[in-house]
Amino acid sequence: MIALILLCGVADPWADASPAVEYGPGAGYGQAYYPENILGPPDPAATPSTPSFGENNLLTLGTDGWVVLEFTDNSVINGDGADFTVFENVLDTGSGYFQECAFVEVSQDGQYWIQFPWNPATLEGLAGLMPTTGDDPTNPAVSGGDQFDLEALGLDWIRFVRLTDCGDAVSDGGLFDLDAVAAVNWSTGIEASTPSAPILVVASPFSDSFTVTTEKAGNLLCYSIDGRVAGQWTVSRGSSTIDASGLPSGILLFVLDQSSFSSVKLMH
Ligand SMILES: [Ca+2]
Ligand SMILES: [Ca+2]
Ligand SMILES: [Ca+2]
Repeated sequence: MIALILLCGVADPWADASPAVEYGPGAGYGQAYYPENILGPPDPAATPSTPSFGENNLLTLGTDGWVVLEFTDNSVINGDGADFTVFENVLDTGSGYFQECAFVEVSQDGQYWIQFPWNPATLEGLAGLMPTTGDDPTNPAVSGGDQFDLEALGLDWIRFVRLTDCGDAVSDGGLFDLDAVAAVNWSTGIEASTPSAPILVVASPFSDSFTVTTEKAGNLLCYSIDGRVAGQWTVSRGSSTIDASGLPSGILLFVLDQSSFSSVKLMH
């Protein structure tokens, strides 16, 4: 049985997917839990004196390593002040912060990137400077972490964040360990950028596979009801058979992330 329901408003402020990663020397920590350990909210148990630890919460990029995070159900928009926050497991030692830094770049399309400027003297503009408090991750006044304002780059919105371990370019404590990226100012980007994009709600288990018919190539995303990405497929123009055998049971949400999609058919 397949039910098709137009849906709106299902979105969260967290990064939703990680479409690309390249590890550098020293990486390894957290890879078994990637990408879930860098999606969703930051570790709620983190405090400045007891930062997040555990491979299920953190991903070490390694020297000069990098990772791309994608917001698929929301866009980060340029609102008042800071627009998103990067959380690393910075430690407050009592006499200062143990910092492991990353360069921060943003993109609207995942292809063209703009880097936030940073200050070699103060390290301002890098991620990995301030501890996570454990308080509301979407409120920069209390969350800790490092805030970034799209105003500084003249951008109205972005969908991608790329974090690159600073390597030898910055004198810091070591290797950057990413916990999470949270939007502060955001909108449900799917609605904003693809007002006619079909969104399908499917009650599963429905089939071990199904067929999607589209008019253009792009990406099909499947979300569980809690907003996590449960599956992601590249679909080509025409009919694509999707293997659904690994999807969780329950209500699933299928989204086509390209505004160019104009028709979708799910068939047994
Ligand atoms: Ca999100
Ligand atoms: Ca802003
Ligand atoms: Ca995390």
